[in-house]
Amino acid sequence: MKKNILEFLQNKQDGYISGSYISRELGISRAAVWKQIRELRRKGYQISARSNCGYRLEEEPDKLDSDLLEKHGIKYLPSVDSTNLVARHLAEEGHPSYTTIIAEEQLRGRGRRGRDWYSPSYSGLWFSVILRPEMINPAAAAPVTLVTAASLASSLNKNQDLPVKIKWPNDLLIKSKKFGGILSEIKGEPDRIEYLVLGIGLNINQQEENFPADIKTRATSLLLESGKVFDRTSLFLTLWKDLCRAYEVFLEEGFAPFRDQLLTYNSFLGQEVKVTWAGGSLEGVACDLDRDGSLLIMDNKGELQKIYYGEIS
Ligand code: BT5
Repeated sequence: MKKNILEFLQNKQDGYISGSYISRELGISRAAVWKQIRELRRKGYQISARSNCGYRLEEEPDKLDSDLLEKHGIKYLPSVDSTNLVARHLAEEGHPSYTTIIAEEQLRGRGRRGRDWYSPSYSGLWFSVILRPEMINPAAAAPVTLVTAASLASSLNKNQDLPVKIKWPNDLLIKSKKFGGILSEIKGEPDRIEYLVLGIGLNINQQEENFPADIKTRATSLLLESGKVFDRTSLFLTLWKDLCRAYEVFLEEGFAPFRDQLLTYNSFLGQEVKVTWAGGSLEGVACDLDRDGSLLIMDNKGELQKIYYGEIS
């Protein structure tokens, strides 16, 4: 039914079409028409309404170019619970390294520790990449999150001229506001990784009013920070190619090249921080990044502590 209403609107973009006409033609109530219009608006269609005239389609949503993505071997899905969940299923089925899933919207996008990741349609990039670093043990794979953050920050700084900073280990910020996050999930045994799923969420073309109240003051998008609307498909392809290249470099050369990038784009060194992890927390000054990517904190007793994973506040 939604498609039919959309077709009516698309066929009459030069003028208004009345609700009663649509309801008569489709044999549904005026209330049902209104409900479908509301649903189309939620999906990003801009539809104006004028009394005594009806509805007019002003603008179609800015969809990802699924044909172009599929030409690059990317699996495109209009709507999913979470791209990480889809990627994990595909990894279980044996799909190879670099298999990538991107979704126009996520209904249950996830952050770390079971938190939600807000992922509405037509405005962000929500994707997951399967990696199979078989030669590496799970402990040595921890820096993959940092490699990802470094690659994204470097690409956005260099190619888009955006002042992106990294908050160790998985947040991407512009002017202290978060526009991106990384969720890596590993399946393996103590000495071997079966697969790793790298989930990346980036706010691209959201306006301020698109963010829910609980994150509005802390979140931002590339549009809000640059005043520019981005072509999400081509931005994704650039970031994805850079990310795949960075991962190859990591496999060949290890973490060292990325440590330099993290030092260049860090938003935390030299600052008083509190680091929290499952089961503990520590306060002190963030001094440096160790050679394996772990964070070195000078605690309040003047002792240097090494933190492998956690959250900075
Ligand atoms: C993260 O978690 O930052 C990891 C986010 C990873 C999302 C991607 S999207 C593709 C893939 N599929 C998934 O299901 N997930 C991955 P964390 O550090 O725990 O941050 C989560 C917190 O960020 C939330 O509790 C909110 O406070 C905030 N937040 C939620 N949605 C946001 C958004 N769109 N932009 C900025 N902040 C957000």
